[in-house]
Amino acid sequence: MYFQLSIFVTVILVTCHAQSLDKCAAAPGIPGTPGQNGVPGRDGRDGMKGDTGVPGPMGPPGGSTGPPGRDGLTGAPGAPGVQGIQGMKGDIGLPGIPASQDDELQHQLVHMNKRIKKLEGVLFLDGKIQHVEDKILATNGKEVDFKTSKATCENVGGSIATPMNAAENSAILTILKLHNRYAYLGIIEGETPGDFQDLGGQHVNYTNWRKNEPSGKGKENCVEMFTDGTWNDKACNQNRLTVCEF
Ligand SMILES: *[C@@H]1O[C@H](CO)[C@@H](O)[C@H](O)[C@H]1NC(C)=O
Ligand SMILES: [Ca+2]
Repeated sequence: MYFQLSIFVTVILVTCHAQSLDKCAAAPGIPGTPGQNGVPGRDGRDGMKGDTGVPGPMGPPGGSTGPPGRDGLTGAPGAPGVQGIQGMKGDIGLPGIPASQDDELQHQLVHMNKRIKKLEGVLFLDGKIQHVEDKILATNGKEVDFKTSKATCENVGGSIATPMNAAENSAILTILKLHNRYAYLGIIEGETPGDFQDLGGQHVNYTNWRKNEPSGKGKENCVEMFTDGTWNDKACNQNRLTVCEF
């Protein structure tokens, strides 16, 4: 409709320019007939999605039950139960073989003793040990006071050498000669001056005093061995070779 009207107006204006102005203003136009309705426009774009509606009412009773839900999470462990009563004593097992009849064990013991004898031989050869009957005697070559000597021997599972007879005295003497040093013995003076005891407090029955010893009259409470094997009572604070017995 607009298109048709604008052609009409343009025709008038073109006509006016072609003639004089006063003639043009005097000629009113004839209104045209209304145009026909145009064809309907195209569909607009889709609108936005609407909100979810309110839930519907519950269905009528008598509906079937749905499938079972999934298992829940595992719960925390429960408290420990009460201790049960002690079971009955089992039967006595079969008797074992006495060690003396166990050939395998006897064989191992014999083998072990041989090995130990060999090791003793090696140490003896090198002057590391002296042995007399069941005793093994050894030194670390260090000269310290009586207290330290005693502690040194005890710390390695032995005790400061204490001769109980001439053979043991001689074994200790061998060590003193090898080192050319005197050594304290495991013998000290008891409460009564002149009463010499071993470290267990027992009066010693074997002694090997040098002539005119002991001379301390209670003032020399330790005992040293000279390099001729004789003994002398002596103050405990001198440095003497540590000799231990095992
Ligand atoms: C010395 O002999 C006495 C008497 O026989 C004994 O009681 C004591 O134990 C002996 N001392 C040592 C160190 O064996
Ligand atoms: Ca003395």
